[in-house]
Amino acid sequence: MTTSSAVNANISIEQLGDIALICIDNPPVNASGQLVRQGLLDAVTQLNSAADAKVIAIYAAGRTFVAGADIKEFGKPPLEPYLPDVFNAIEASAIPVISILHGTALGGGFELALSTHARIGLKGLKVGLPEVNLGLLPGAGGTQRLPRLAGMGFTLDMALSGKPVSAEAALEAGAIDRLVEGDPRDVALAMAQEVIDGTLATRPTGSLQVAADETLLEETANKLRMKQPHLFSPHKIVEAVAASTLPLAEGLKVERAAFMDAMQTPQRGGLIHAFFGERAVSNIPEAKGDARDIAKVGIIGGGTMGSGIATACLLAGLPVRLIEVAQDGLDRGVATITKNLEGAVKRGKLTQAKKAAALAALEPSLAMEDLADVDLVIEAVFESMDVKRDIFGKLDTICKDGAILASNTSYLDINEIAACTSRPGDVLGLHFFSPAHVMRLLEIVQGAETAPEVLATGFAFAKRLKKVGVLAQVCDGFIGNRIMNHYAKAVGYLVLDGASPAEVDQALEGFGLAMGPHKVGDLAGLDIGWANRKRTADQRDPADRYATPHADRICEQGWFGRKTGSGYYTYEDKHPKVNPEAIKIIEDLRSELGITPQDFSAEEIVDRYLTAMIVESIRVIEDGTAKRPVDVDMVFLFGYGFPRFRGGPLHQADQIGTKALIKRIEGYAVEDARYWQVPQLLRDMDAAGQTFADLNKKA
Ligand code: T1G
Repeated sequence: MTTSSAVNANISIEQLGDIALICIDNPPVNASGQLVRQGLLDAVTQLNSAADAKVIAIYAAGRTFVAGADIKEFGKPPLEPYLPDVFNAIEASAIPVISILHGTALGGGFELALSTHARIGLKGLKVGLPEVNLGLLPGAGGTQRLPRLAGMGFTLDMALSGKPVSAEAALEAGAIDRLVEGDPRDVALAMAQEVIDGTLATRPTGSLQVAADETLLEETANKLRMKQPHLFSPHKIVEAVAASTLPLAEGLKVERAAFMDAMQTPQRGGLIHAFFGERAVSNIPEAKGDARDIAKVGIIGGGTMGSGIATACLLAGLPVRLIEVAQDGLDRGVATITKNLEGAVKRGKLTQAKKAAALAALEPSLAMEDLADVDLVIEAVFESMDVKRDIFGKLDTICKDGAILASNTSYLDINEIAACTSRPGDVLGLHFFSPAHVMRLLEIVQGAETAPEVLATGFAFAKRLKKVGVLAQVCDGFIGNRIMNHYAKAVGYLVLDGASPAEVDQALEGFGLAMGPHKVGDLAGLDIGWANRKRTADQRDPADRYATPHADRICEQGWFGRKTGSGYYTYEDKHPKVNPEAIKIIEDLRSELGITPQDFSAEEIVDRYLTAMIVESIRVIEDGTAKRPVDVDMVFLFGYGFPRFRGGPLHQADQIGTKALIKRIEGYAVEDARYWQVPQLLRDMDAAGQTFADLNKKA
């Protein structure tokens, strides 16, 4: 006899004789929100008190099993029942409970499965504990039950990397018991019957013991202290996993305490802001229009950027026609693309077969006429408006109607480029960040006449390449480079006024940057910035304090950084050493400029750097170049190495607060009132008691 009943909007029970099925249905990813938790608890309690089922099978509707706790609940007052209580009740069920996993069973979803008495994976399943990506740790038994099934090593790898593993790997490790094909409900019925027939063993995970591995725990803790000194939750993961040798109830207490500690950290706030921000930037009307189909891409320029962009397109399965003006340039481009793809194979991101397919989809050519049939052209030649005008004029006659013409320019005016064509509606900016096949940011620059479907195509193209597309309006440097050009002056002033390049680098690396700005400059080549400064010298306002005379003098010596063996640092061996000649240049300059050097603490260095970044970020919102604060935050997380756990400059601004920010800027303005100005928007927000998070909601 079959009966079915809804426990609540997300949970239903179907009783078929001795088998009870519990179905979870909470689109889009079956996140374990309050209703899911309450429904699961009520269903298991109800079935145990009825005691007429011999087995319970939990499965989920839709595209995936539970993908974790409902992240939208974080930061709000917690709602009972809490996940650990639900899972403990499932594990304590007198009736065997099995779970059927499909899609991505992650975080609390995988922990739900671990609390059942057997786990069956469906083909294509991935399981994971990604809480570390949110500044957290598995907080509902993952660090206690997974070691009992798969050992401490497998658990630490999964929880510290935050990366999902394949069903096959999970099966091999003992984290799941079976791997089958089929529909979740059909498999639930079949596996439940196997429990009744005795061909599928079930046991409460908590009844299993963990083999302690002190050496592994110590090695892991030491590695974390070296590699991730800033992050809080990885250390807590090791602490919790170490407690899995205790009786389950005690270990769960250790895990819960660690989880609650992690929940309170600003890092959790920053990382969750990053999680939702990455999705919010394309959740705008401009990205929702009818996109044109992009089946083939033409790229003009086989230099670093052009070959990087070509690599990104090929990795996304898009055929590419690469255009260069001379054979040697074309050969260099193809060689760079080949090297990029080989790198992806080495990193395990690409199979040899896929590399071969990608190269087969690359068509190098010296003739722009070969772009007649492509759907999108991306121009990636050097930053000269004359050259771009010439190229876009030719593209206008060569390319088919409806083809989209994009420039990868990093600051030139898209409107001026569009004006060289008879189809300004088909023109936009697609600003990639080097290395273009690795960096995820893509600034999508809207020209005054860019058609809505062309903009929507830009966002669809970004998604296809797994990039984070951010809408930008036309201005010098769009969002990221414009802000960077501003705060780079604060770095220059710090060095002129007394901080050494190494002190600035160390302070900012202590804040969480992977590499300080002087090391970055040495790596990229100091001559690039130098050429830019010379190019724009006539645009500089003489009333503004010049921030980089020292950088110019270093370049005048021919010291461009790593590529010349010295810059701010010397590079005799792989460990950079401070370049005493650079220090001497800085000291001589200070005397020439009559500057008495002052000491800057690491905190002061970070404050000035971050405040300068915040000021220009606010101005970029104020004049509409960027749509919302979250867009600016994502630009810096995905294009400029801003530490993800800090959430971005304007998420940081909310941690500092408008009043403190105004006071800080006004304090700096005493030294330089032209450079340090309080944006009107900041004053208005302060008067209205608004935060940048509020502005994100409003836009
Ligand atoms: N909670 C709330 N909403 C979520 C969510 C979640 N866990 N996961 C996804 N969404 C939303 C997402 O914001 C988007 O919404 C929509 O679902 C589709 O997502 C106790 C404490 C599952 C691999 O970290 O990795 O469990 O923008 O665009 O590319 O130990 O979502 O449409 O309005 O990303 O196909 C642990 C996070 C939580 C998984 C699907 N779980 N999610 O990727 O779709 S902490 C996670 C993902 C936890 C326990 C702890 C991905 C995905 P909107 P999407 P997708």
